[in-house]
Amino acid sequence: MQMNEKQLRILKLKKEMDAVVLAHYYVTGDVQEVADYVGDSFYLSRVASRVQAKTIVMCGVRFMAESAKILSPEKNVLLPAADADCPMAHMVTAGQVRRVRAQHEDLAVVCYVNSTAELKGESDVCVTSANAVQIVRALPNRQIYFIPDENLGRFIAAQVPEKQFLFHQGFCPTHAFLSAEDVKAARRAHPDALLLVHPECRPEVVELANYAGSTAGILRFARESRAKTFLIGTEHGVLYDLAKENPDKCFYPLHPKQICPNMKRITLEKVIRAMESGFPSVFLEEEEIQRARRPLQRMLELSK
Ligand code: CIZ
Ligand code: SF4
Repeated sequence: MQMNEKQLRILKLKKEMDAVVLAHYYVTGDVQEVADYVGDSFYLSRVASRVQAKTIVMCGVRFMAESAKILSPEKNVLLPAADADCPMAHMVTAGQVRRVRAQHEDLAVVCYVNSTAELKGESDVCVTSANAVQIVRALPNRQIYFIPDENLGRFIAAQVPEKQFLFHQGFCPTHAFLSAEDVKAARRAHPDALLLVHPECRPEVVELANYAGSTAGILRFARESRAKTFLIGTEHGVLYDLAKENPDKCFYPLHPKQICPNMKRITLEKVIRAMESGFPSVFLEEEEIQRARRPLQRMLELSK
């Protein structure tokens, strides 16, 4: 692959400063191309817990960079755009979680990793869409308080009927605006296409899908399917990976606006600036790291 000047500069900086670049599927293709590891948030947190380099450059949103810092506190973690934050991560407060906990016995607080370090610190275990069902099933508690994403929570709950769920009303603006009407319109335009969606979409959209699952799951389904045409109900960046892995298949976004503006704040220029200046880097108080590490590590252990 032919790299441009900015990309070559990043490759050079990686060597000079013993850095690895981790990129989420939702960042633009040119940034994914300079990454040592590209994946969903579960994969990236596992990589961050194991990787050897001195510096991690997290091309994603703040909670991903925080998770990397929590799992590898001795490393310098750079987040190239300080304002790349996930709105869902702030949609529940520590006080709300404590109140619910105080009102229920035998309750596990299960926290989607799309959350602040503070919220993780209030939780019993973290999950992502790639491992939530397996982890919730393995918990000894009968009652589950799932934060912050209601849509993902309901998707998990349907697969673990033996547990009682409480939900919180968090949502992802990039996925939750997609509607059944959008599905109907897209299917009219592409009648042979299979619909693959992320469970952050509303239940009415998930119900109409041929497959609903994590980003890694969507990529696996597309790879293994014999179908040739797909409608994709998740962030636009995933279409780059789908097309790259499956040059013989066609992928269409369910809606042209399924774009996460925060992920798109990560640009090659900002990656270079962060690597050259060492700023912005993630800082968390030692106590916050300690509190949030337990649920994150429990996630890694329970999803082995
Ligand atoms: O929407 C997101 O931020 C997702 C799906 C993250 C991830 O990779 O789990
Ligand atoms: Fe947050 Fe949604 Fe963007 Fe993911 S796609 S980072 S959940 S706003």
